[in-house]
Amino acid sequence: MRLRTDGSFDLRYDNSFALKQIEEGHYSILSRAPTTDADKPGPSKKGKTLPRVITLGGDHTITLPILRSLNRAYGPVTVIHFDSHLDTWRPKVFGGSPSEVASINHGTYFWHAAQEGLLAGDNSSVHAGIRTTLSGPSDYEEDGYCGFEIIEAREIDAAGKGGIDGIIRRILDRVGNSRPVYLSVDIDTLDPAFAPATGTPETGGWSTRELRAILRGLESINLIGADIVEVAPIFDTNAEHTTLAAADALYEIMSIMLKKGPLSNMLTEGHVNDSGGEL
Ligand SMILES: [Mn+2]
Repeated sequence: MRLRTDGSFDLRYDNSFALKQIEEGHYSILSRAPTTDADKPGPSKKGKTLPRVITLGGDHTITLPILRSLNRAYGPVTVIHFDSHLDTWRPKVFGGSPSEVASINHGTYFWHAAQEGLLAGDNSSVHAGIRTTLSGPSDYEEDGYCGFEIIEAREIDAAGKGGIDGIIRRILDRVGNSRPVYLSVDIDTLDPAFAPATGTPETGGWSTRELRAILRGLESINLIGADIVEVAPIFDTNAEHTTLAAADALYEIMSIMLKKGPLSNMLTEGHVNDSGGEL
């Protein structure tokens, strides 16, 4: 929306343009020098140490332009995705795909990301907290083609699987400690009792205590960026449960990034990126 000096405004809405704006905005921040170790080699395609960008939303579709931006800087990345939903649905299955623009939405963006080659091709990505309704068993098969392993919310209670520690171990085993990893957190991964203000709530989710403990357990991973999305403050309780949960998840993510230190450390820990690129 553009506000003119005479107070009138002009409303323009174009999803394709908006997606490109988000990608360019993210890439512009990613192109800035980080405060620490800007002069040291890092894991990006051009061998530079880049800042970590954390994005807050809003509709989960924004993860697609963010992954496009990261792909320009790092190449394909491994993703840890906390959500109650898969978000790897084919456009025909989710949303009906009435047009090319409408085929990109908050349930299909990972399918597009996989099609565009933005996700690491070594089957290293993982969903955590899944408990979605399905259009059929093929949803899980499609998800596997996109490169994800699925950790369901209820698995935290499965006998012999080790509770919170068991979930952490499965995520660590899947993504490893040497790859560049992007973290995307849909607030609906939490139970609606803890985060009611979101577009597509699903019962049977994790508590804020469980999510925070799991995030804290991921400190050995090389996180190159993150988002927390689908927070809808207008629907929140008077006590702002959802906003509070998102803010504290953000605190945990920033803490593990700080503890890990600048991304230049990845090179001394064995990660090498020898492909050519823009940054
Ligand atoms: Mn979701």
